Amino acid sequence: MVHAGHYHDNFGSATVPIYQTSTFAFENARQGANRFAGKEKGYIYTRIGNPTLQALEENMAVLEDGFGAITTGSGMGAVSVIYMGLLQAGAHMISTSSVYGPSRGIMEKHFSRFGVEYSYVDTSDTGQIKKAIKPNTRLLYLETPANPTIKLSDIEACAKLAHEHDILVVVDNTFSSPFLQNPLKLGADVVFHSVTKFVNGHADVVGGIIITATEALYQPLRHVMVNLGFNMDPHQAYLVLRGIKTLSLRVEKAQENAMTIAHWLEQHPKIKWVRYPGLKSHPQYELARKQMRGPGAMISFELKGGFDAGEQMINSVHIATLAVSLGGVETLIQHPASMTHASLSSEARLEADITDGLVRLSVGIEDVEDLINDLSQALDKVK
Ligand code: LCS
Repeated sequence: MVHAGHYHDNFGSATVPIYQTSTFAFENARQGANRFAGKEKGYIYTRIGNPTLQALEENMAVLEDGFGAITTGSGMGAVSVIYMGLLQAGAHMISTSSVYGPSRGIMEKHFSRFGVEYSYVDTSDTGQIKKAIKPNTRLLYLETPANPTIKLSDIEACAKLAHEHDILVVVDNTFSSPFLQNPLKLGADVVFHSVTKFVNGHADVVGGIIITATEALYQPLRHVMVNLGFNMDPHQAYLVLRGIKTLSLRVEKAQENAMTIAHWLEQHPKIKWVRYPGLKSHPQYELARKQMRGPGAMISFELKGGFDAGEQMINSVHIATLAVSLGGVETLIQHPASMTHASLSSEARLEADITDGLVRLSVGIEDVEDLINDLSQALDKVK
């Protein structure tokens, strides 16, 4: 993590400098023409490329074991570049039904206007994927673990099935980070992250990154990012690079806390069920052990009292912050049905198992006793 794709600086700077510039001077007209023609290496314009962005791209390409990486201004920018670069009118995509709300929303509201077709199925069941495959299916889009159901999709089995039908596999790896899961190693073609979350980890940046297995996939996606203007800013990249240096420490500590909290929640009399891949009660506990190096720090749970109980609880926390987003050093709690997944219809939410009483917890690196005391007093307030 600390040295992956290590940037070399001519002045020996220990950190990657922020090249906060929109453009780069050419020595003469010939050099400018050669750079545009691709005959000479070097920077032209920050939307096309920038040393700080490149340092982050090289770092993440190593961490995800890919050919190359493409930074974007947000995680949704990465989703848009992927849809735009890998689908066309008449093409069909199969995706995880409980995918992050806007990833589904932009497909249903916008890409459909350009003639892209889609099916949302429970991708944790490869049988459902098999049934949804059509002659025009081009893309299988997996979010695993999925937001907020914490359901897993078997990346290796899905990639095998998809490749038999010439379908590309994309994995949203936001919930695991490259520290816990490497989809390209399991057969996926493209992996991406909302780096807003664990990769940066400090709740101070919105950003995205796409890593491709091959150059043949890298070039068209880079072309879309550059020309449709989905680029990241160098200052964002600097902060993300700083965050990555402590990725392993942060995720290890948050995961240790999450395991303790998940066990505690599971025995609490006001909790109906808890979904966490580190619990033996998770329906895909064995799959988590197979494809992830650890269960991560995201927990979902349902209160016996349903929506009202959930609302009372999240209104009563003091240490955990009531906020959307996830993967930062501080614990966040939110209500998916009215917040992150509000853009889905209520039928689509229920079909995706996002019940009205589901609460999502992104566990941070605070003292675990403080967190449990906080959750405990909040649950005491639930009638
Ligand atoms: N993919 C996943 C799995 C996400 O959770 C999010 C954002 C995105 C993509 C989009 O990334 P962004 O553009 O926000 O960087 N998830 C959020 C969430 O659960 N709460 O707030 C944002």
